[in-house]
Amino acid sequence: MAAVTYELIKTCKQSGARLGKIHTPHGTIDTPIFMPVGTLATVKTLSPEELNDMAAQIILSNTYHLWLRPGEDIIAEAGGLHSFMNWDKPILTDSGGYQVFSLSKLRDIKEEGVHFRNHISGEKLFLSPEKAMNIQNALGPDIMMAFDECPPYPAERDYMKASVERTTRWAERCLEAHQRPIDQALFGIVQGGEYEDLRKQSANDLISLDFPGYAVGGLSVGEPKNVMNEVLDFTTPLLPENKPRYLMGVGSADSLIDGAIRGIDMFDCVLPTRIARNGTCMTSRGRLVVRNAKYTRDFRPLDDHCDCYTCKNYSRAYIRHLVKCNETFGFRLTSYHNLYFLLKLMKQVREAIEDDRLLDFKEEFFEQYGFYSQ
Ligand code: PRF
Ligand code: ZN
Repeated sequence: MAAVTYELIKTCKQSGARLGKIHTPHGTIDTPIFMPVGTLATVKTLSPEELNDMAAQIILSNTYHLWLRPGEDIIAEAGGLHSFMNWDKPILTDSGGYQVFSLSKLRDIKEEGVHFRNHISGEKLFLSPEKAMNIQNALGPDIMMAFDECPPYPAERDYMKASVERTTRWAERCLEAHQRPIDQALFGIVQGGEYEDLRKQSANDLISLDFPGYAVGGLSVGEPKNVMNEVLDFTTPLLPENKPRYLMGVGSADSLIDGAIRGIDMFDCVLPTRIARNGTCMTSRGRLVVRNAKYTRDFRPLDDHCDCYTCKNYSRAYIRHLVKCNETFGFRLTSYHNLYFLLKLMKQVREAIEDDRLLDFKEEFFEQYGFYSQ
């Protein structure tokens, strides 16, 4: 039995979106799902109890950051990431490939792996498919990701083709180096930018390697939204129906709905927690910038359609005051609300799929959304 399996429950007759379940060693996840990001073995400002309260089902963490601090050996000694951070539900870790490309300006990509500098100390480092697998095997997440290259947007076709082919060779090396296929699933990552034939080549080559799940990488790297939707339109149909599909690094409300409509099952993004720490709140009427002076005497909740802990107990005026004074509690309240908002949105998406009305739901959602638009 594979470590992780996907169960397709139904397909929305109106949109084609998938309702499913992903079974993992740490429990079952309802899909489509959003995964809060806990880069350094903590979803910033929130406790695992709070994540449980908001019904988070799986979180994402990062190989690259945990390798640098505290080091995967310490986490292995603690009994793995689940016990180290006191989170007993599923965990997915990204491979470090993307973080090297997004955090390190000086890097040198070779067939063997990537040479780069530590984004904190400047020290010289090297990450390879084998190294990324060793670290993730030590961390012990339920789902680990292959070591890939995420090229920038736009990238020349010739560069993209060479990169896709190298990412496939790296994927083979990842499978080879993976030591715990019994209790950890390794997902492949389809690259190829906006080039349809390269996406096809990448998907087909990875499918022949028979991963238990597939991610669509290389999106949300600065391309317009319609480009992302077009790439998904021709990429998700290439992927096996009986395995999970994960769109990496996407977390705006509209992209989650658009992704689900195109057959995506899993999403992650730092967006909700990052903007929360800057006082921006996701609401059913769009983004609300709570620092704004117009909320000084606004004693309503962030979102009157939200029943989260923050909205049940605190006002815009109070949260604005905390955020403006850099009080930690303010960032906890906005982080809690934003994650609750996206997790609830995904629940509504699942219910709409169940009722074959995801396109109607999308329309209703957008009638409200955009109200406060910047
Ligand atoms: N590859 C990996 N992680 C990622 C991405 C990718 O392409 C993206 C795409 N924006 C986010 N996170 N390994
Ligand atoms: Zn709320």
